[in-house]
Amino acid sequence: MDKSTKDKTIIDVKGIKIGLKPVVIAGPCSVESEEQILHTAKFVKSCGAHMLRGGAFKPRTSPYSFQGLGIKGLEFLKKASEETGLPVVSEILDIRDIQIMLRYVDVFQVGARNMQNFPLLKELGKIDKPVLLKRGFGCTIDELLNAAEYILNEGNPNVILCERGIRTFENSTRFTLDINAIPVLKEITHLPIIVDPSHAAGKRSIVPPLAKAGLAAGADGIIIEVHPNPDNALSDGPQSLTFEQFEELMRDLRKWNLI
Ligand SMILES: [Mn+2]
Repeated sequence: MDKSTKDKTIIDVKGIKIGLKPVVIAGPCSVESEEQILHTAKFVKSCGAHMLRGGAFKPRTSPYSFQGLGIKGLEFLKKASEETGLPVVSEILDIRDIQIMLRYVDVFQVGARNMQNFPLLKELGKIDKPVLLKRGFGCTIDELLNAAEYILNEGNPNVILCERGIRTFENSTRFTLDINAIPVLKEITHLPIIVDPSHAAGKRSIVPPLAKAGLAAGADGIIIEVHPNPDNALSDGPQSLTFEQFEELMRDLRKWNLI
């Protein structure tokens, strides 16, 4: 066993071991209704997803865009989790929501825009649930690792890093997925790293190849946006996979031994 494998952090989320073998986290960008999240959770579970994603508090670029269902959304997520057995990942925006979210969420996601919100990171360092830390789209790998240290230093060892695309001069996709980050991080940190091809691509046709590339480069998992009716989604519809596309992706990932 080489050093990197031996020292790797394995994060147990209700029996799902992140860092041991690749995991698939899937679900809508936002929780929109009880029916929507339940329907999606059951579908992604049937395709072999390991965890459910869904936003209740949404950090939208425009203050006039849908801001999420809040606590109601967390309740729907919890219900979907209980019905399917899938652990839940959801984004935290505000320190004041930590206590309430502890009741509903299995993994706290910190979005790219909050990667350097150090007071939030420090508070998440004091809880006993894992944190999925997304790389800021204008941040270096070193800055990402320093942000992770803010959480680790407070006593929470369970940090999952997430590459979700960085801003470059290229504008044919929403962001540029930094595939380099995966092997680079594998060399310098023991923390698991997952890839978010949905937010990097911004366009659903680009998501499956990026998901495959991320896993082939050694990522410990992927987080994918899936929606029962992406054209009517309240957020990130253009990059959300249809059920059919997600099913096909999962089939391909298995065929190629990527999961
Ligand atoms: Mn989204």
